[in-house]
Amino acid sequence: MGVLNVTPDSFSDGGACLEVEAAVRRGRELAAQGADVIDVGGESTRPGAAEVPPEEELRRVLPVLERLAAVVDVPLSVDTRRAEVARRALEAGARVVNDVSALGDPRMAQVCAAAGATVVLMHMRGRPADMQADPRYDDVVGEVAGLLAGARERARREGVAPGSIWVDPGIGFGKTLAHNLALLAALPRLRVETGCPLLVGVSRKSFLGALTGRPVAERVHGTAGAVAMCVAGGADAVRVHDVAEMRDVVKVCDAIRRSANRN
Ligand code: HH2
Repeated sequence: MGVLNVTPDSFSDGGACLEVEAAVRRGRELAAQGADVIDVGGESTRPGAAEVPPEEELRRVLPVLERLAAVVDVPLSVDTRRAEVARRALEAGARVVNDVSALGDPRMAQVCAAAGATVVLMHMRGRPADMQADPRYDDVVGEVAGLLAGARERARREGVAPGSIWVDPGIGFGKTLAHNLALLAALPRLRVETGCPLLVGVSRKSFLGALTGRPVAERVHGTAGAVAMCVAGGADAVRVHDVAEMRDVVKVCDAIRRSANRN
């Protein structure tokens, strides 16, 4: 999944694609680099980010989705927590809703079910504005798996097809470095306990900065290491900014993993 942020303030690529033309160009580039899905977002959810009014979020994402749907073959995803934004985005050509609040908006599941869309349910503790203020868990893996399984049940009850529900542990969303590492080391368990395909987003994130001492622009190798471990742990998809580079990492790691499963 390639990241296309149409925001002024995203933590690693904010401001790069604010004009529709630039965003469409970047989307085409991600498709050409081998993205299987392009995730278009109009609201930064980095730690400390303020909420964007829904009209502004729509103004950012709708023209980009409309234009991209006409020029790329890969499915488009909308990264939103709002059911109304998801509904309009699905009308504009998106086929996937990437919901970092795992159905925080009570109408979200209904909207996805009505459109026959795939939904990604991501775990977040708190809200972006305050989620990194001393997050605590007794058993981070068990609690994240439990919340995701609960959201999966709600999505099913509201009519989303079981095969159209993905889950994501939400690396960096209300988690310390130790929590992030524990979750990344427990992907096989998360997959079993939620019974859903797993998407993981590690790209350029601050836990990589904590481990390597590198700024955002120099985290591609750290990202590659984390992506490799995600694939080895059974992730079904990874959400990344550096699609060309990570596509190679995924291909190599996936081939080794499949070979191990055969022998
Ligand atoms: N991470 C970010 C945004 N959306 N969605 C899923 N499913 N999983 C993630 O890990 C995830 C996500 C944060 O990254 P980015 O979009 O680059 O930054 P920002 O939130 O500042 O726009």
